[in-house]
Parts: sequence; C-alpha cells; structure tokens
Amino acid sequence: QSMILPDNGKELEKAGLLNKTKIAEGGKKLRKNWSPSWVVLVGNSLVFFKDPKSQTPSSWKPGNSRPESSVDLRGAKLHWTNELSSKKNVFKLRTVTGNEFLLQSETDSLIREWYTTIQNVIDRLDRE
Ligand code: I3P
Repeated sequence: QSMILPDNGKELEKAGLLNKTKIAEGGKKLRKNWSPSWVVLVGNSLVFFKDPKSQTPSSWKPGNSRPESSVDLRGAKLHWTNELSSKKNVFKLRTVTGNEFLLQSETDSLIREWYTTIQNVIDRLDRE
C-alpha cells in the first residue's frame, strides 16, 4: 500500500503499488503492456521498480535497489483520461521528452493521492 515516508535527505515523498504501462517513447506510440509497478516519488523523479513483491522497506530506498526506469518530472504533464484505457482511475503522465505512461489503481482515493502529489512536484518545479 502507498504510504508517506519520512524525508531522509532526498525528498522521498511517496511510494506504492500502481498499475503502469508505457504508451509512447519519444513521441512514438508503443504497444500497451500493463503490469504492477512499485512507484517511488523522490526529489524531481518518479522511479519505477519491478517485482514489487520482492521489495522490502529497505530496498525502496533509491540507490539500494535497481529501478526499472525513472522519469524526470520537470515540465511533465498529468491528465486524467477515460479515452486511453478501458480501465477506471487512469491518468497519463507525459514527459518533456515525449515519453508517455498510464498509471492506474482500482482504489479511487489512492490514485487521486498520487495524481495530487505528482502534480504538486510538477508545480514546484515549474516555479523554480
Ligand atoms: C491490449 C490489452 C490492454 C488493453 C489494450 C489492448 O491487448 O488488453 O489491457 O488496454 O487496449 O489492446 P493485448 O494484450 O493483445 O496487447 P486497457 O486495459 O488499458 O484497455 P487498447 O488497444 O484499446 O489500448
């Protein structure tokens, strides 16, 4: 489950399990491949980890595990979408480099928290 983690020097803001699929790379459309991902919001980045079942609290810490990928949130855009998936509770994250991800949870409150928390980071970076 998602939880707020203490700031241990790298602004670790949030971590939790979401369904994820990448739908574009550099503006080029990709085939969808939904899978559960352990998502960590730290500093200016959203970091994705594979195999969340094997993650333990100590292995969430950036630098202490191997991320599958990470996303720079500076200049990124978030949009709720009903058109890009048959699933409910889906938002799209688009990076300045034209990478696009869909993130989803069956739990309404949980996905709303993620949307708000990521948008707050994007807004903070916009003001810098
Ligand atoms: C896709 C798979 C995805 C679905 C996608 C399908 O089929 O069922 O879950 O996306 O729909 O094409 P396949 O496994 O054969 O690639 P959603 O679950 O988000 O709806 P789409 O093509 O309409 O995006």
